Amino acid sequence: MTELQRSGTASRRGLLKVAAAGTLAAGAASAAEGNPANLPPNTPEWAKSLGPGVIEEAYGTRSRHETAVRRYVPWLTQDRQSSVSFTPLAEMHGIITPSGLHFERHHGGVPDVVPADWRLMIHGLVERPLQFTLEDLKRLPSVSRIHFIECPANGGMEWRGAQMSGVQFTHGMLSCSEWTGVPLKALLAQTGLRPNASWLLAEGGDASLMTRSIPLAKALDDVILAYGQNGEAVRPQQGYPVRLVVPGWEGNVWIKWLRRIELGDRPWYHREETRHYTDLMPDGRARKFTFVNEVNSVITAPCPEKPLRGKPGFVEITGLAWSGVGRITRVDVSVDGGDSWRSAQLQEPVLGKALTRFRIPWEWQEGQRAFLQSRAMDETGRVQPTMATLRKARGVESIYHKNAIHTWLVEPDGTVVNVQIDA
Ligand SMILES: Nc1nc2c(c(=O)[nH]1)N[C@H]1C(S)=C(S)[C@@H](COP(=O)(O)O)O[C@H]1N2
Ligand SMILES: [Mo]
Repeated sequence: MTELQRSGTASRRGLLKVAAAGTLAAGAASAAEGNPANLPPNTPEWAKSLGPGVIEEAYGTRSRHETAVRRYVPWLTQDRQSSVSFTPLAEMHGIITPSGLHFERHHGGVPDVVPADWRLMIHGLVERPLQFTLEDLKRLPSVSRIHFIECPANGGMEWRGAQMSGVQFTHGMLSCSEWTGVPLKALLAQTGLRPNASWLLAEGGDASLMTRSIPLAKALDDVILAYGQNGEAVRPQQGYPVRLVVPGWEGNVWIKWLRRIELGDRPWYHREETRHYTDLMPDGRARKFTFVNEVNSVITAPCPEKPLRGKPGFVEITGLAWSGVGRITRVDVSVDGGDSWRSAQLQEPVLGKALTRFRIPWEWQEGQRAFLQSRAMDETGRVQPTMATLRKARGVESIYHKNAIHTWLVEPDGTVVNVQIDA
């Protein structure tokens, strides 16, 4: 079993070698792919003997046939300490990202925080500076909320043109989890606030000591100190034992491995809100504190990773929509590059500041060239802009907050390519 476990991260070739070496149950060789003896009405090989039963490992893993679905991208993720991995959006079902496929962005690697030694200090413009242990937090009333997190640099390479060859790379710094924890306002109720408190600084306990300034109004609205993610403890890569959840706001302010919150009367202008995470405009000025991830969407099938393989006929177009200011109210889909639109079905649940799945049927004609687009709207009436509209307002010097309508070109042979048609 341990051998099988290890091969879970190896290539398929490696797995087949394991099978040939006979470490699988008897019959595994004939259970291999492409064996007509396994097809109905025959009894397949895997049903002819007892399987291993309850697994020995204390923690479950996915099918060994699914290990190609992965977030680590070697050609993009060279430096493991200060780097990034991407959620394989084309392989996702529904709206929840499995924790093992949550995208990662670490500026100083993943610290091994010992939960018993974890403390959160809240100080500055408060009546009573306090420290909290993890146990203290868990005694308080908790909430569980489903929210997306998106790095504002998602798609940041595409301001000047289509670059990346798949939805994992154009949009994969986007994940959605059920987060469980304590509302920050409950802790601030304990510390009390001085009358002039209007901003707070959140600091992480990793080697980068990541710090961001957040307006107090947001903190008192819906910010959560999360210790739970999808029903279990927050993963080390997501900020174990406690991370900030800042619904709808750029991923960078969702401070991981949280250790300190300081109240103040103005922003701190730290590195991550001056040198980075500002939007450089065409006139050379930079917009700062542009926290919100505005209304956005992308088709996740068909897409470069999910081509049509020359098979004409029915295909369901599906994708994800999200808005940092509230619920998605409508997603339109075009197959002709925006000349005509049809409204897609929004799959329940449709939650505020969460991913929303949309789907719409399509008949792909033999040899048809198609330009697939999705255009989302949210409850505030905001509509996703075209790339041309966004460029007109923002120029091409930006990295962050690109929420333009995305185009996939379906070639006559069913191949799907990343293109921009309104440049
Ligand atoms: N302490 C700390 N918090 C952090 C970071 C970090 O490097 N250190 N990265 C930030 C960035 S840039 C993003 S986009 C999100 C990524 O969260 P994830 O790794 O859980 O996807 O965490 C943010 N919080
Ligand atoms: Mo980020």
